[in-house]
Amino acid sequence: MMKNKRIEQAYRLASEQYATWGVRTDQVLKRMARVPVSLHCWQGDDVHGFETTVGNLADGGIMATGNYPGRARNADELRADLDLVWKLVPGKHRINLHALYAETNGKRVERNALEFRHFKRWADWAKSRKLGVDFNPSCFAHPMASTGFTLSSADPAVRRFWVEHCQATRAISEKLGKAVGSPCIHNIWIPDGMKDVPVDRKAPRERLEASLDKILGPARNRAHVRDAVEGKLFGIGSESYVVGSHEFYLGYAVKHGTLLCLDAGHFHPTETIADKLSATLMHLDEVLLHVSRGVRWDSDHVVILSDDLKSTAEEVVRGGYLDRVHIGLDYFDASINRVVAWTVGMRAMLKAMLMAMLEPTDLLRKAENRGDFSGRLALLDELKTLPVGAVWGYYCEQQGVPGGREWLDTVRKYEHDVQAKRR
Ligand code: RNT
Ligand code: ZN
Repeated sequence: MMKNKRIEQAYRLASEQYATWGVRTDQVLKRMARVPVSLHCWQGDDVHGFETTVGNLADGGIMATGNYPGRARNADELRADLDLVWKLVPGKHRINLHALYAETNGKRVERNALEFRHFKRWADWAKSRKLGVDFNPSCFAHPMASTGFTLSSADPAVRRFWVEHCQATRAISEKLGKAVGSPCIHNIWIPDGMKDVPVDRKAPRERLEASLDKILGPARNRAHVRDAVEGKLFGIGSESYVVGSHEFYLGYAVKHGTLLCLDAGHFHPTETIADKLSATLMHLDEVLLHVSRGVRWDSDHVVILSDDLKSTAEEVVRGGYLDRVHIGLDYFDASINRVVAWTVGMRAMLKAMLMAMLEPTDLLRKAENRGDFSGRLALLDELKTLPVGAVWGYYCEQQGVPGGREWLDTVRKYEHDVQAKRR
């Protein structure tokens, strides 16, 4: 029996209403509970990480703006903040780490010398919370990346350093995946590109391919690690040319059987990743999503329940891709409470998935196949006011987390008691 009778009553009514559309809400909720979202650790500290010497993030073409107080300053604080998020979002999820978040006991360990033991505490923590772990090499915010080139650098020493770094993080990923009993997605993103119009677009891409082959060539156990590559259109300081563009990586992924990572902010502002799922999944086994929200540019705003997000979730569900699309979040807003930023994004992503799973897709598809576009339009718009909130509230209650805005009070108390004391 539910703690809150009204939530249960509202759910029963909602469930009856969905049933008239042919949707079984109880079945949807069972499936919902098995949809993991990979939460990016880097929202919690504005992509700082714990290295002793901190490089310049903007050199890598990304930037967290804002100076809201209470940023996590070490791994224990970051994990404590994350532990609060898990209490505010329904379901069992994953944590997405970056090499920057190594725990080296205050000792300087070069990025090409990182080992699993530097992430052992993360692995133990994830295991005790039944979380999957995903991982990323950090090819930015480092003196060796200050020219704006890493894996595609013309300098063999720079290239070698980053190849070694990615080889190290891939080996660590395999161990992380083994430790937590779920495949770890090792996603390579590099900032390489040029501010102004290049003359040679070809050579850096050839060098990138050669570097990737060295990193991804050796076979690894797919039960523990899966490789992904993430392209983009432009970044700060790489406005004119990005070596690892979408086409470059799409081709690479098809050729080598890796995952392709589609970041919502990495395309022209009028393009959406929703349309790219059914296209790329024709030729790829699996895709990784970096769900983000660009405002006018790749600004990495906190994910909210936008039309864009909803269509991405719809495509995942309509295509039957729940097992082939790995959902991860990727944004960083330093101007608001960081636990709020995480929680809003997670809840929005999950709400979008729930809405998509509650869609009577067969009915809509039938209308479309009949050529009944009037019916399709009308039904799609009617669906928008079905009582999804009642189903969401019930699902949250079932999962032991707050269904409504009361979660914000919990964060406010935590901010007062814990985050505000970090100076
Ligand atoms: C940058 C990419 C990349 C990073 C993280 C920190 O444009 O989106 O995924 O945001 O790896
Ligand atoms: Zn990304």
